Amino acid sequence: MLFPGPRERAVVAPGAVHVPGWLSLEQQRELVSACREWAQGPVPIRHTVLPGGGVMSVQTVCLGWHWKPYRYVRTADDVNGARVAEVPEWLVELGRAGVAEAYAGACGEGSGYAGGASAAGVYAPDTALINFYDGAAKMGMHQDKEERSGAPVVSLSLGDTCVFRFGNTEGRGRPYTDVELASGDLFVFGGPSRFAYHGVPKVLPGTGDPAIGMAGGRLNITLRETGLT
Ligand code: MD3
Ligand code: FE
Repeated sequence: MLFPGPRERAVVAPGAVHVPGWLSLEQQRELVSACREWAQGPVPIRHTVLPGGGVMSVQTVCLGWHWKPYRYVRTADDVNGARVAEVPEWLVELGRAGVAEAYAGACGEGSGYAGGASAAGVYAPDTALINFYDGAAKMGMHQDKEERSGAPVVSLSLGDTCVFRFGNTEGRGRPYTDVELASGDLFVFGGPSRFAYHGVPKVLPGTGDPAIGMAGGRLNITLRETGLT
């Protein structure tokens, strides 16, 4: 087991800011309930099949743009052909609040990142990827490179705690830092951290609070700017 450590705000690398316990229980409940609806359709949540034939252990549903490995499309031709649901404005605003929270006073606090603004000036995520991890699901070390924007990625965690591995921009191996992400945690990845390798080597079953409406497993919502039109 990892040393539990203090659950305090931390700049894990330049531009990578972890804010534990950012979401209230009520916000977590609302997000879980929204994820449950998004999982039903218009494009149902499913295990993504990779071009090489591999099947991801996490289950994913997308809003705004559909991530069809390895590009963003409007219609989920690898699932049921439907156009994905829009990203609701309240979720865009939550993403904006997350960036503001993570980078508040960032210049003075050593985040190494000047701000979360896109070219247009304000963080405007146009896609959300929702990943569900059962107790055995993992995500291998990868980079997210399909976006044509350097804007930050905002991550929100719900349910069971996981071990999140934050690596470097050179490759899948060391050096990396393992961080526990628990329900309600905010993590923002911008600036030099935006193209770092990262993954989820394990979920810690039974660590979530059933009060948020999840019997088990972990949900992660990431908000991104695709830079596409
Ligand atoms: C750092 N998801 O969806 S969230 C993914 O917990 C993904 O489901 C993981 O990796 C999850 O692509 C990790 C944290 C995260 C997400 C995107 C990033 C970290 C990132 C993009 C760039 C750098
Ligand atoms: Fe990723």
